[in-house]
Amino acid sequence: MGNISSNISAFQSLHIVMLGLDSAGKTTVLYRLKFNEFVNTVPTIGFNTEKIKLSNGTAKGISCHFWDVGGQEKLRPLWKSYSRCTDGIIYVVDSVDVDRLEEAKTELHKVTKFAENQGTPLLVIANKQDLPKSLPVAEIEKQLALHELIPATTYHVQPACAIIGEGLTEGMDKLYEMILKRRKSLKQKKKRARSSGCPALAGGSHL
Ligand SMILES: Nc1nc2c(ncn2[C@@H]2O[C@H](COP(=O)(O)OP(=O)(O)OP(=O)(O)O)[C@@H](O)[C@H]2O)c(=O)[nH]1
Ligand SMILES: [Mg+2]
Repeated sequence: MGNISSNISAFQSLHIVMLGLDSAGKTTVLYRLKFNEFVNTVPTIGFNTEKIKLSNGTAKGISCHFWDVGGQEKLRPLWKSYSRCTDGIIYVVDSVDVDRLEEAKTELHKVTKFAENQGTPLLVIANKQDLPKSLPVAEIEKQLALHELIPATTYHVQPACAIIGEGLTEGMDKLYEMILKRRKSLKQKKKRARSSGCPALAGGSHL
């Protein structure tokens, strides 16, 4: 973790997109992070965006620009453009909505396969853990077939309750950690490409 805090100054603002089926709890997560309190939501038509300075955990002080995109079926075609070239993807899942886990899986796998998203760190928030019958993290991981995601995708599954904010600090810390690791490895790749005299491999990253 020492490495992480020493890297904080290297980041001005992280670009993070929040996706997931309608009613999974994305907007509740967003406003919980922003105001540190529960905000009653309405279904998102389009998107919400907020700049938030994280106030807890090892990522404390890091500025994030969040894009929370509506999850209704008619809005999902927008996900591709909102998730292009982001530093991280948060995918929120309703842990009691067992009937729609297959749909959640299909949509998630689509997102991670977009060329621009390959390798983007993924935080899956297994939300609504306060509710009886919520599925445990291991089950969510299995049902979403996370092990079948393309190998470049690093992910973490975080149990959470967005209503009271439980699990969100831990989740954001993990996401930040994954983002730092990815930046570091991309930098090393670029360096290696440059020293091997292959400029085509050295360029082209947004990092
Ligand atoms: N019990 C419980 N309810 C939650 C939790 N998080 C969100 N909700 C509720 O779930 C409902 C949907 O939450 P939203 O945040 O609006 O969901 P969304 O993912 O933004 O939905 P769209 O905007 O339609 O994509 C609301 O009634 C929330 O209060 C949670 O952790 N536990
Ligand atoms: Mg919403």
